[in-house]
Amino acid sequence: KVWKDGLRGVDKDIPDITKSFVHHVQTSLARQAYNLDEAGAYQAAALSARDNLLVNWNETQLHFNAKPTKRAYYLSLEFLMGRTLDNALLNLGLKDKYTDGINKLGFGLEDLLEQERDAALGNGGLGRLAACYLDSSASQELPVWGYGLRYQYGIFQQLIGPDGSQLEAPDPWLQHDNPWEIPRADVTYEIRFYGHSERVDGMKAVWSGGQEVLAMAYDVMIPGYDTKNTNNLRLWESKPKRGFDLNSFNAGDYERAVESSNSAAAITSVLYPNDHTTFGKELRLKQQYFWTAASLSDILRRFKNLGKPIGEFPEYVSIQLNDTHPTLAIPELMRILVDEEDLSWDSAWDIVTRTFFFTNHTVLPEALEKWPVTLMQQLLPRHMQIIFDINMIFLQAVEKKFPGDRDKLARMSLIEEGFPQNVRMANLACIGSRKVNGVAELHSELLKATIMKDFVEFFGTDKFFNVTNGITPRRWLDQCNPRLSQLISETLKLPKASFLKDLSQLEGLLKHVDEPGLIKKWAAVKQSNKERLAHYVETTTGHQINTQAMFDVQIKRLHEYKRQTLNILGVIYRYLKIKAMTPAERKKVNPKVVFFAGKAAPGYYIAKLTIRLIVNVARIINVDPDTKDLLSLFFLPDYSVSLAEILIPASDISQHISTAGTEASGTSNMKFCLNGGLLVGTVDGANIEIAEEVGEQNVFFFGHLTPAVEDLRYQHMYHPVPIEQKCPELANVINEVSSGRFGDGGVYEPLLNTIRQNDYYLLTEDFDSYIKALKLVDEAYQDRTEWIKKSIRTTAKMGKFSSDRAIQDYAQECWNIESNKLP
Ligand code: DL6
Repeated sequence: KVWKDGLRGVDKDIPDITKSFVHHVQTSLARQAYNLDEAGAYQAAALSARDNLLVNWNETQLHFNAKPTKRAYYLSLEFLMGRTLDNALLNLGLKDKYTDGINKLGFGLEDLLEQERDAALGNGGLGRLAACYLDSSASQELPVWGYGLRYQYGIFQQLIGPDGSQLEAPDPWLQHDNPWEIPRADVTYEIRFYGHSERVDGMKAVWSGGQEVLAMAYDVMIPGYDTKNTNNLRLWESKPKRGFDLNSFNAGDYERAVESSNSAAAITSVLYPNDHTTFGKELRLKQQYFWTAASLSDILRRFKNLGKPIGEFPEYVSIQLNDTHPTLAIPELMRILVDEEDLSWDSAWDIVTRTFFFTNHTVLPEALEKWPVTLMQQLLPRHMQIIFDINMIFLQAVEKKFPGDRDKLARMSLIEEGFPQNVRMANLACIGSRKVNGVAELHSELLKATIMKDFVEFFGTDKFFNVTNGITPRRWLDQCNPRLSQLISETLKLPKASFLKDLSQLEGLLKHVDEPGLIKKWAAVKQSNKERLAHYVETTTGHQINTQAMFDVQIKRLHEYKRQTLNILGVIYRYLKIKAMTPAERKKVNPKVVFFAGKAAPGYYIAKLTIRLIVNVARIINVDPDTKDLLSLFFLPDYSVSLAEILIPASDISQHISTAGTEASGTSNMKFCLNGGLLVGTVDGANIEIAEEVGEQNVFFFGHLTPAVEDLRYQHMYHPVPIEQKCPELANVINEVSSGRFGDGGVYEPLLNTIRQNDYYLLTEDFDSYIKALKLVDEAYQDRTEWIKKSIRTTAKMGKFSSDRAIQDYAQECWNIESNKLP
């Protein structure tokens, strides 16, 4: 691109934005505006937007420091932020001005936005939820800071190999300068590992020796929407305490000289790409301690600046533990209070249990974090002592309340006996926290009935509650679907800011549902979003898409419990059906395009096979002349927040089809509905609450209910019925795959065997009702006007699922903090 007018030509009355843009081109980037490429232009635009954020960020910190204020801290190992520039401009209210300013300079803002690389410091739902919560906290002027890790490499890049398999490549997202972070070389803490711990006086000990590394802070500004309040996300980077070992260097042993500095830097090098499984890797435990210790030191330093006695800590600090990953913060705070602040054990425990709050995000047994006692003893000897002490005192109390119940003691113990012995992090998080919550009604109930059952009996029900997840309407409506946001604003005769800050106002749409004008415009918005997605697919894969077809989307991490396999087998079933039809029959078929996207953990063999099957089925059916106009299929590689922002507004129907009782909440279900997409789903997680809001007539439910799942699994185990008998249609589909119709059949046997044998996720139980639900979807789609009405009604009833509501639930139920608006 050439900057047509040249610098001099527009210098006289250049608006502020172009001025600051040019300033950054020349001074920050040391480049010429005349031959700037889009990557450089993005950097300049980002730096210019950042200037605005910095002013607000500084003022916010001053404002909150001016008088003692209670703050909440959100500790999360994952923050899946996505791109920032668009969101920053939107929240600052500068998007229109920047669009004009950037245009004057000969660029298009949309093109520059595309230059930004996603900050993908998370795996999926849990990390994206954390990002939504930061947006909502800032937007509601709440004093909430996030604490996380500054991984050098985010979630891996997903590529698809020639045989259709997932391949992984690193995500060096910091390769180019990151304009959104501020390095704080002055904010560092020393973090110790290994060494030994010696008891000095009763419960007190001295921990010394071992290895020390530095944690250095990087601050990421989190702008609130329509407010100057700008919060902070502090990410820690590990650094060697000393540059390198000079003795080894002088002796010519260069490898040894840099060994320890390399191992220090490695701590924050990479995000672990597994969700819902734990591996017990030492580096992961190091990450967890490094991050919680640095964060607590920082929080304590800020608290001490208030000049208040340490006993008042919980009056000024609440800490939310996002899953069990930050649980080491509990023994760490005990260590600080007992060993360094000289508090008695009981006073310290009282402070700890009034400070922490714990959110559980899954009841899947394989996701419950456990750490071998031996590893913990070696890496964190003092913390292991503290955990043993907490356990001893806790079990004495349990024994007192339930005398002689040895099984209960064994279940509630922080230590799982066996070879090896393990520390159970969920038990520790529960007993060290003031409150424990699940993330949707059903999930919170299941939590109380399963993994937390004994703890409910011990502590009482008041400690356990529910906060249904939420999503930020700024990113997941206005930013990703500006046309819909505009249409809503025109229909409700309200400025966007009004419903983007109070999503319940969408309910006003219900009055207009039957207006032909709105129906037409609503359909046109959906159509343009479908075309945007089709354009993306065409430019990335070369395939053309029929945008008149129904768009059916399933985008999420690949996991057996999420049942992408059910979906692809359903696609094959549909394909075979169409294939067997006469031309006349085919004329009645509702054309459909099916989209999948999502990453599988690199070591998750079955999930990776599912991807391979999807890709290879697509390769066959997308070129079959009999069916290709009626059914096509795409696996879009490298799923990301930015890709979700294109897919979600374009969906007519989306799939949330986990085995009942396995998906804690789901949040993409909320995003699709907010954008007027309908759901086909199981009675699981937040699907249930969505249906309660929008009405069951607007959701396509199928499948067995949670209470049936355990019995069915038992029957599968002890009274198996051959699949041909139980579900002949599914058996036929499986045989087609097995026979090699979609490539080498043998490859998929391990995947197919998970269904043939045992069928833990109950595909054979739910397949028939799934197919029926999809048939109902097809029928409903025939009447496009009725469909659009369903779509409007769905959007209208999504107020509950704003993350503003969720964050208020936490603020009131747990943190006891108040909004404080910057003047
Ligand atoms: O709460 C956010 C998100 C839920 O919406 C999903 O249903 C749930 O599967 C996910 N859980 C995890 C578990 N990770 N760990 N540990 O990501 O949380």
